[in-house]
Amino acid sequence: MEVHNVDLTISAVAEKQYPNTQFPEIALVGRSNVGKSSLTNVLINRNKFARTSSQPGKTQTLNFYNIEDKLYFVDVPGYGYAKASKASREKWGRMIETYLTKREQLRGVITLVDGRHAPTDDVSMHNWLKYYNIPMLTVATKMDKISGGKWNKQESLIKKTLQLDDNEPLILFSALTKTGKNEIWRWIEGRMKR
Ligand SMILES: Nc1nc2c(ncn2[C@@H]2O[C@H](COP(=O)(O)OP(=O)(O)OP(=O)(O)O)[C@@H](O)[C@H]2O)c(=O)[nH]1
Ligand SMILES: [Mg+2]
Repeated sequence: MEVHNVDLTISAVAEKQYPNTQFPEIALVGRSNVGKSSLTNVLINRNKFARTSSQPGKTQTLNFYNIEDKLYFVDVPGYGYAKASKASREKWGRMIETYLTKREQLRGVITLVDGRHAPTDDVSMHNWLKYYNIPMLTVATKMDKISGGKWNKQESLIKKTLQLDDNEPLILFSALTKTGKNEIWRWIEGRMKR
């Protein structure tokens, strides 16, 4: 999709704040600092629209980005942030679980993993989404930090660790070079038609 108009409709912490529209929604989930907000910016052709940070834990709310009055991207706060208190982790868990399991407009989830490492906490998130039958696209990001010759090996490692079947898509991505961007958009557009 050619994106010109984007607007942050709401940073929600509770269900009653979710936008009252029927646009399809695509959520971005993954560990803190993995690059969810950066991916959002690439998809909407903006450098700094969604706030990013080298400090993990930047995004703390469910941020609903209205894309051309056709679709929402929902930037979800990252998990696995070591410094977060137990109470805030529990609050996070409830907020995400409510959104991901109850939201009818949700058409799919993009799960981001760091392309440089074998996934860790990501495995349980992946299994959880699978259990709830939520359509999922896995995106391995920060691929610019890996030399081209190692991409295949990393791809296999990620597939193996997450136990991805052949029909479960994995896209290699970099917010720096924007490689993978069009493929990700194709998946999103496919989900919007359903
Ligand atoms: N080299 C490189 N750096 C990236 C890439 N994607 C994100 N980063 C950097 O990684 C850091 C975290 O990115 P964010 O997009 O803020 O991560 P996030 O997942 O939104 O983090 P939280 O909001 O804390 O959950 C920032 O310093 C980004 O510039 C990428 O593809 N390549
Ligand atoms: Mg973020």
